[in-house]
Amino acid sequence: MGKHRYLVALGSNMRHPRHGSPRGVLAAALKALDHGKYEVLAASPVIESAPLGPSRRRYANAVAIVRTRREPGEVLRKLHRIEHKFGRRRRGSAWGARVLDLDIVLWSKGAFHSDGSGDHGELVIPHPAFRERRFVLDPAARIAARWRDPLTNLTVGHLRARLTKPRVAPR
Ligand code: PH2
Ligand code: MG
Ligand code: MG
Repeated sequence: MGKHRYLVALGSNMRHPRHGSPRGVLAAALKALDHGKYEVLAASPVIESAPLGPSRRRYANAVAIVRTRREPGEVLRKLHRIEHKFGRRRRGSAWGARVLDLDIVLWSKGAFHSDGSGDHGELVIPHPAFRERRFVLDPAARIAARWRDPLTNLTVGHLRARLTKPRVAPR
C-alpha cells in the first residue's frame, strides 16, 4: 500500500464544541488522519506544553507516523482539509490560538521543497523549526527516535538530547 511515511505533528490549544479539550481534539484528529488512503502506523502519547509565541493558552501536542502513497503537496492539502473541518480558519496572526494545527515534520524521502506556486503556501520538509521544538521532539522521540533528519544527519533521538541536555560550553 503506501510507499511513503510522514511524521506529522499535531497541536491544539483551544476547545472544540464537540471534541472538547485540546486532548480530545488530538484524539479526534488522529482518527481523521487514519482514513481512506492514509494509515496511522503509530501515535505518540499526548504531551502538554507551554505556548511558544504570543498565544497564552497551553497546548496539547503529539506526533504520528502516517503511511500513504500520496506526495507531499497532496498530504499538505489533506492536513489543511482536516484543520478546516475542525473549525480552523486561517486569518490574522500566524501564531494565534488554534483548534488544530497539523504540520509535516519529516517524510521518508529526505528533503522536499515545493515550488511555492500552489495556493497552499510553500511547503518545506523537514519542517524548518522542528529541531528547536521540544513539543515536537519529545513526542517524536517516543515513536521515531531513530528517524534521521536528512539535513543534519542526526536522529530524532539525538536532536532531542542535544536540545534538552545542552553540553557545558568548553572553556
Ligand atoms: N505551535 C505553534 C506556535 N507555538 N507552542 C506549543 N507549545 N505547541 C505548538 O504546537 C505550537 C506552539 C505554531 O504552530
Ligand atoms: Mg505549527
Ligand atoms: Mg501549521
